[in-house]
Amino acid sequence: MVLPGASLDVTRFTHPIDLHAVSITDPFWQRETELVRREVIPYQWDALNDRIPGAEKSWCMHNFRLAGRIMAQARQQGAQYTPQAYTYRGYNALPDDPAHPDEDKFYGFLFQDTDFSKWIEAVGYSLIQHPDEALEATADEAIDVVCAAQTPEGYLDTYYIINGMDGAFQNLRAHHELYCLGHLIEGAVSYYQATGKDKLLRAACRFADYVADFFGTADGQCKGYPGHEIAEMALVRLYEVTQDEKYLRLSRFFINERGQEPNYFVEEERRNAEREHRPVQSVNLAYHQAVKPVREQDEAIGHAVRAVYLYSGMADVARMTGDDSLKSACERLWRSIVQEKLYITGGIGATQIGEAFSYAYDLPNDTAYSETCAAIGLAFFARRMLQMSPQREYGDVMELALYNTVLSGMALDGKSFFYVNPLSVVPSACHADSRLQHVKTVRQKWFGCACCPPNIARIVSSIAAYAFTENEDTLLTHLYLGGSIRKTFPTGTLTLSIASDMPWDGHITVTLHADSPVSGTLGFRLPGWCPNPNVTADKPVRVADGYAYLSGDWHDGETIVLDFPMPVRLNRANNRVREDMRQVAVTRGPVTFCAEQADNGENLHLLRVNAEKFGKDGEGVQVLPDSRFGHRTVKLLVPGFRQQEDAEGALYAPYQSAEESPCQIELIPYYAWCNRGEGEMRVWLNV
Ligand code: FUB
Ligand code: ZN
Repeated sequence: MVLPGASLDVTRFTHPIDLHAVSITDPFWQRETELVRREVIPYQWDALNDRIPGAEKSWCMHNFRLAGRIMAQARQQGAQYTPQAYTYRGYNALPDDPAHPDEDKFYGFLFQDTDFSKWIEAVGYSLIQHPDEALEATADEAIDVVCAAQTPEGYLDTYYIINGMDGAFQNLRAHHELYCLGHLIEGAVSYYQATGKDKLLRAACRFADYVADFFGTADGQCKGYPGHEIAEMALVRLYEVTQDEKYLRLSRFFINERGQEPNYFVEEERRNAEREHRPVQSVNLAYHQAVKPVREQDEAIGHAVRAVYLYSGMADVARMTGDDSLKSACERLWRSIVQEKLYITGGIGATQIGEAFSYAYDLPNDTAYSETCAAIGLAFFARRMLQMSPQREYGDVMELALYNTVLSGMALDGKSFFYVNPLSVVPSACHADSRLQHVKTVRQKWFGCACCPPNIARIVSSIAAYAFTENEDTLLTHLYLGGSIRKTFPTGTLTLSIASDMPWDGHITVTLHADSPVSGTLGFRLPGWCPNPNVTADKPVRVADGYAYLSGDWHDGETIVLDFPMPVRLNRANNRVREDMRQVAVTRGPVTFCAEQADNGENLHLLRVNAEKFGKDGEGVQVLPDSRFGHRTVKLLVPGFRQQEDAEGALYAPYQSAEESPCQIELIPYYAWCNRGEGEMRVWLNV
């Protein structure tokens, strides 16, 4: 639905490749996707059903079952049925006696339904790569339970179905109905695309239809928008699957309304305060990205996950409608993130207060929030920007987030998770200092607010949709997963066999297979971390915006060889980042490295990198294969010094240069940290 007068040429935009056309076989991503399939998905299902001893309970399926019973009762009683009047039960309602929960009460966070939606989304992607009858049967049963909870009108959020439907859509700012809608859509689309079964998709459409009737520009319709974004991008996905323009219009409505005056959230708070006979509270509009209309925004602010979910939705709507003003806003917000607010691990959200972006260049390492979901959302945003403009930087940042903070969110055995991903940890400090209480020193089995683990499951199991996007005559490779990719061009089908050992080696061979010559364009990202990329092929190479393009007739057996040397790089931060002053971080290719206590002993702050010996391209660093983590990784031995620890006693003394002894500092990939017990960790090292 291109808008009249739209200035963007939407015909050149790309969409993610159909996951059915991809098979991932490289050791790195196959291991990750298998981990999600074998460990995370079954574990998640147990978590949704509160069957994990010692872990915080989800209550997700409990709530769906209860809502289903309420719906059955309503059907049975017909006109006699008296619905429950809305009672607020808290943001996170827990049983008074955890051993004896009340079967008839809603428990957990008010957005607990999304635990199911994210699970079913990951299940869908996983089934595409790995059909599994038993898992599909479990999923179908779960879908039956979820659909039984839907009201006859189509509403589907158990928090209000159980606690009183008359409260629905009265607190868009703090409650999460539209967030639940968004995740439900994402899950339903994934499961439909995987299995062809549309029961959940129909339920999601009915909920979306209900919302589309309730919200809109017509007289009498609600002018509100989501307090926690995601519906914006999900509705665009629903539009793409159903081709029903109503969903795209609704997404655009939510985006256009955000931040308009009079501010909906301010008005809503006034109404709620009046109804509840309490004083009006001030509303933090920045937290919700609602300070001003989105097209006027130029700084990434507020809750980081919400922000990047919004920007992803804006990019989707810009792409679908050709809206240049929305795309320009996305570009400005992107610049704000990557120039001023991005950790070298691909994490975003520097402050725990509001799980939010801090001010420009405020990137503390030990108190960092850097929520796993926020890095995932950044990858969502980056992929959507790539769909409109294949520019290297979007791919670089997406890759950085994926290989570092997204993966660091999950233990290497897939059994425990980080919500917060700091860049410097001293366990004794975390235990003693309440300013660090959000930082966990070991991964947790599960979280009551379990947003991150299922989010990892859904992005890892759909990783190919981030690696490859296409339009009619072009296939773009943004990430170098190894495996096979089938692309249908107007003149035939081409299969790319990609041999890749990324992220450890930048030598990639693409072999093409076709029954007869196929004409089309292949584009490959030339990573920003590689100083001298090389492409060898029998066709001319055109480079634009950091992508190498090769066009023409492709013949069976033709090869393209991509060489991306990956020197070890010593990085400094812009010196406006006070926390990184006189420190360096080491990267190699897309991977950021860190020092751990397990390899370097305690007191990592007493280490210093010897920058001279390090060499311009890391000539002084040993790059060694490492098999200690159950899969092949790389470790680095970096020349450095260790300072003696001072004796206890005098706190201050006249300055004199410290006594140091030379040492090798051992570094491992950041994503692999904290898999050998609790210990110190540091990304930025003194120099
Ligand atoms: O509010 C839902 C999710 O919980 C957010 O995305 C996370 O940041 C966590 O607060
Ligand atoms: Zn999260």
